[in-house]
Amino acid sequence: MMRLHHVPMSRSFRVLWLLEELGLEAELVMHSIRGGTMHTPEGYAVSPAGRVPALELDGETMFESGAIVQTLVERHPDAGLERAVGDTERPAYLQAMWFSETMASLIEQLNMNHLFLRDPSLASPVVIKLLTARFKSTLRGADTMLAGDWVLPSGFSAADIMFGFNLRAVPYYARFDEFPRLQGYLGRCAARPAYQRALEKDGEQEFYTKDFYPVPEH
Ligand SMILES: N[C@@H](CCC(=O)N[C@@H](CS)C(=O)NCC(=O)O)C(=O)O
Repeated sequence: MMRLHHVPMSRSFRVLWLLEELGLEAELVMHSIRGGTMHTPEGYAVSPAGRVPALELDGETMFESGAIVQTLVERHPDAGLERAVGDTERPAYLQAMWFSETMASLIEQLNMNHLFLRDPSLASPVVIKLLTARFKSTLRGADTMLAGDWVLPSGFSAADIMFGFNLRAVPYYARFDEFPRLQGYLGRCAARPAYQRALEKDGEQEFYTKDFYPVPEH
């Protein structure tokens, strides 16, 4: 039995979604970023920086969503979600997997500034403006990376799981009407039965309390 350490609407959603695509069951251990439940001796034992996702499998524990996703798709080649060494799509596959963290790290910094400061008045409008501009430039980049319905011309892959998850944060910090192709793409991800099953298991998110977080005036 696998155990997934999970925070609703966080990067561990990638693993939750992939498990559903692969038809695999995992016990969910729910965590809270606000509650600091990964920053405990038990949390550091499964993830050295106290972060999610962490996946316990075969007596081992893995952290880093991209490494977990890659490991699972390698173990289940029949699902066709990897583009293995030698595949002509391998470079684009790897690029999208890793670019997904360029984008996610900006979302994380926006979350930190807008949502997680104990004293919100300490947030810097200049930093938020810069982060928002950088986030939007990753969205423009993401838009150019779509090869039709999915990231790769041959169809849905694990790269879409890494990449598509990020787009859940877009409406809070940017306007989807500026990125209609990405909005359509997220719609295709969300229409997948595995995504919907993952969403049912995801749990109540504790990040966003507003529909949109504008750049503050300065
Ligand atoms: N690159 C890592 C990032 C993991 C990460 O930062 N996860 C966030 C949630 S999306 C987290 O656990 N944050 C809690 C913290 O930093 O204390 C991955 O992809 O797994």
